[in-house]
Amino acid sequence: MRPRGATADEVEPLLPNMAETPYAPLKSSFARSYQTGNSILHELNRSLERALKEGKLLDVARGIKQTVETLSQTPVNITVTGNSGNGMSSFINALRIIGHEEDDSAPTGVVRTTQTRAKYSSSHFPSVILWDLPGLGATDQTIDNYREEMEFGMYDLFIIIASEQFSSNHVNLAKVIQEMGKRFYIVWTKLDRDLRPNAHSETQIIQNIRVNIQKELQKERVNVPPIFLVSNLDPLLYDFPMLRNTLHTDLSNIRCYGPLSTLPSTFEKIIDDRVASLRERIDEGCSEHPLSVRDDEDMKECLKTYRLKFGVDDESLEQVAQSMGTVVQLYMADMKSQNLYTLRRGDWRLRLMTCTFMNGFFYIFKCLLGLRCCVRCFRRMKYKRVLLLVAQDTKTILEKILKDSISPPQI
Ligand SMILES: Nc1nc2c(ncn2[C@@H]2O[C@H](COP(=O)(O)OP(=O)(O)OP(=O)(O)O)[C@@H](O)[C@H]2O)c(=O)[nH]1
Ligand SMILES: [Mg+2]
Repeated sequence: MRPRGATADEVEPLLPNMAETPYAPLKSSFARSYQTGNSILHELNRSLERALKEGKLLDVARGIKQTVETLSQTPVNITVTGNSGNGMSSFINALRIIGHEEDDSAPTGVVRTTQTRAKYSSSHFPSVILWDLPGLGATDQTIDNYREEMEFGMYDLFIIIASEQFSSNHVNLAKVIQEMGKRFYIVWTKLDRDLRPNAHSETQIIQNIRVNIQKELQKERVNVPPIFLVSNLDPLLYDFPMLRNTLHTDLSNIRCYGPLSTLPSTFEKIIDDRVASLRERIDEGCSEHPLSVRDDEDMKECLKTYRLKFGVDDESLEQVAQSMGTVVQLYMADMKSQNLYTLRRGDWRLRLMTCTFMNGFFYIFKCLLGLRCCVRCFRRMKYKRVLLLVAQDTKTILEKILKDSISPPQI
């Protein structure tokens, strides 16, 4: 295909008809990591690979979205632990937004109540198993025994409940969980009691509680986790809304980031393979035609070709944005290759290569010295630069699709 308005001897055959060399089977870590396991992810890997090779970004976006939906049903085990009487069972009821008198609520009481661990579910957190543990502190059980008996290894997220005082048991629990490399929160309950009218202001009390927890953890070199101050008597007040939001985000992360964490490198590998293949084609396919006054047209056509090849043309991006429930501008914003102007503006090398001086220089080479090969070589360099920039943009967009699939954008 020849650029519009170009004559035969001005512009060489352009790139749309270029057949790329076939790809070797993908041997990315992503492919490897799922050989043994999850068939959904294995299937995703294969279909993504195919779609990406064909530059069908919409299919890639749909594939990732579907997989995230499937992964969002993966069961997650959250355990609630702390000192006996701190309000662990009450917290579970509050999180489920049910009263302690309801049939399937966790039993609570002023005396030691939870003797064996029990599990609960909540319609507010589908596919989440909430474990109510007997508390520490009622016996002289060591933290190591407790950890073994309660099978800490099986939980994905820990919620350490504290109230009245942040004790050494709380710090030890945090330490053990941190050592296991698992995520945890500190939830300070019974805030309603702490805020009963007294000499200090509410803000002061809340600040004191937070600072005290942070100090105790830092003394033992525990990284400070998210801290929430709540009252189990009111599941919608204080930090409860924030806690729920954080929990929802973390649930997505636990379910998706692990299994999908290798996708960016898979994307990178496929794109790099395509770039390598297209670079070869540029080297093989360039004709004898010199640079011309229509160099801009040539560059525009080249840009258009590569955007189409990688599926980052305007139309495809519009479709991707729609399927992600967002606006195309959010995808375009970080792209250098929106058009020739933005491409040049975003890349000094291309700016230099396409400036009038450089073109004139090579024109003289060709006219006066007859060095057509230099002109050809220069032209290939420009094509390759455009190719690289479009490929970089494609990677950025793929990362964004992945991110938006896991945490949908708010617009
Ligand atoms: N005022 C107030 N009381 C609470 C709160 N949370 C729990 N309680 C009370 O504290 C007592 C202990 O609560 P539980 O939820 O049974 O405590 P637990 O940590 O599960 O205790 P065990 O199961 O015995 O280890 C109960 O009387 C609850 O009503 C709270 O946020 N505010
Ligand atoms: Mg209990």
